[in-house]
Amino acid sequence: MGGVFRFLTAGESHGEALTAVIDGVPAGLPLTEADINGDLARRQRGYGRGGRMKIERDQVHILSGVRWGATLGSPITLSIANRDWENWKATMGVAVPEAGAAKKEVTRPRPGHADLAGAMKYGHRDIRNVLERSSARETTARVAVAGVAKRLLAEFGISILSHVTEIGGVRIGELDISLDELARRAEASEVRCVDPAAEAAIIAKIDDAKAKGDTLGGVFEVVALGCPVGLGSYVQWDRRLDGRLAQAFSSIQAIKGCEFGLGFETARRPGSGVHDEILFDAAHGFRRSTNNAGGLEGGVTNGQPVVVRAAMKPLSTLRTPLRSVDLATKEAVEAVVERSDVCAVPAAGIVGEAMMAIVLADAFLEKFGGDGLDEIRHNHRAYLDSLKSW
Ligand code: EPS
Repeated sequence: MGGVFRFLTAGESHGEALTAVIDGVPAGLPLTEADINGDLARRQRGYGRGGRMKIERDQVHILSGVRWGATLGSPITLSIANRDWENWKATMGVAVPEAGAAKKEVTRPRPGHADLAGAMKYGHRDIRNVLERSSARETTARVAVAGVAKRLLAEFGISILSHVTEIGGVRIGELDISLDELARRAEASEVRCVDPAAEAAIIAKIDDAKAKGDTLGGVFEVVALGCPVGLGSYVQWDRRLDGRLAQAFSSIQAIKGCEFGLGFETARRPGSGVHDEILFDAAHGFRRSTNNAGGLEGGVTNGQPVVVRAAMKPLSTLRTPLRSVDLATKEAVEAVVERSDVCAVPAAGIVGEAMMAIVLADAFLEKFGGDGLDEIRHNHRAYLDSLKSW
């Protein structure tokens, strides 16, 4: 993904490890494994998470591209070991196992997961060959990659926060709080919800879903602060930053919708109730009366916070399974029950932060690119100085 900041992830949910290789990180960026481990821990939290999160203690191991605490400009390889691998060595081993090894074959596809379409696409009669990679476990690697992207963005005053705005139909109320307070409350909440009344109702909803063997989805919001005017471009369809963010957010497992700023509500209001009027004063220069655009106009950042929300479907593994058909016998059966979460919306918000960081790092390097951090600092400063004349 991306033109400058490029990466690939690899690894199966119960394989030995999740890995990623990043290309395009400039030399001279201070980077340690601790810079990445904080978000890996945040991704594991959330009321409603399943048993796997009691097994894993996700931590990254940097295998290349960093020397004495700073990047070299060469590809950075990241690895997060799966502690659960100990229990899956035979089932997920590279070599053909001895006779009698537990294959843990899956032939009853879950509605809503990649199971059936993936099995047909790749010719897998054992759906385990699909679900091991389609699993949300893969997001562990993306969060690790984003730890590097966030470290780069932090050098230029760009930070990212997330919070949950809705789970199971329970929405937060209108709150007039600062973004700092919003971030503080999100970190302190088991469901990353900044509205205490909604948080209690959400937790009750999750308990109810769990008791019924059901699952819940919801909506999370990601906000990027400190972006300069001018990231992205209007000159070509695939350079518009909202389009790139939409692809990134929609590619997160279980996401079915994505919106910017006021989002779908803009479709219901007249222009006079949507567009952010332009103001100017000597002290602040150009500024806006509102931020309904979510920091993006014409596919270009306009200097306001970049605001993206995404809708996550309820997880596809139900303990009260839905109807399915056995691939081997074609009999009507109940879908397989794999270990799973009841609700992972808070965790998905951390993955949303990751995708925001990755896209913004790519757009940032596209505009201020250089091989070394000092060169980028020079380019960035020259541009900010040029804006002072506006
Ligand atoms: C997840 C790891 C998975 C699931 C979950 C999230 O681990 P396991 O399959 O061993 O339980 O718990 O993934 C899903 C629910 C899914 O449907 O993909 C993780 O690390 O976030």
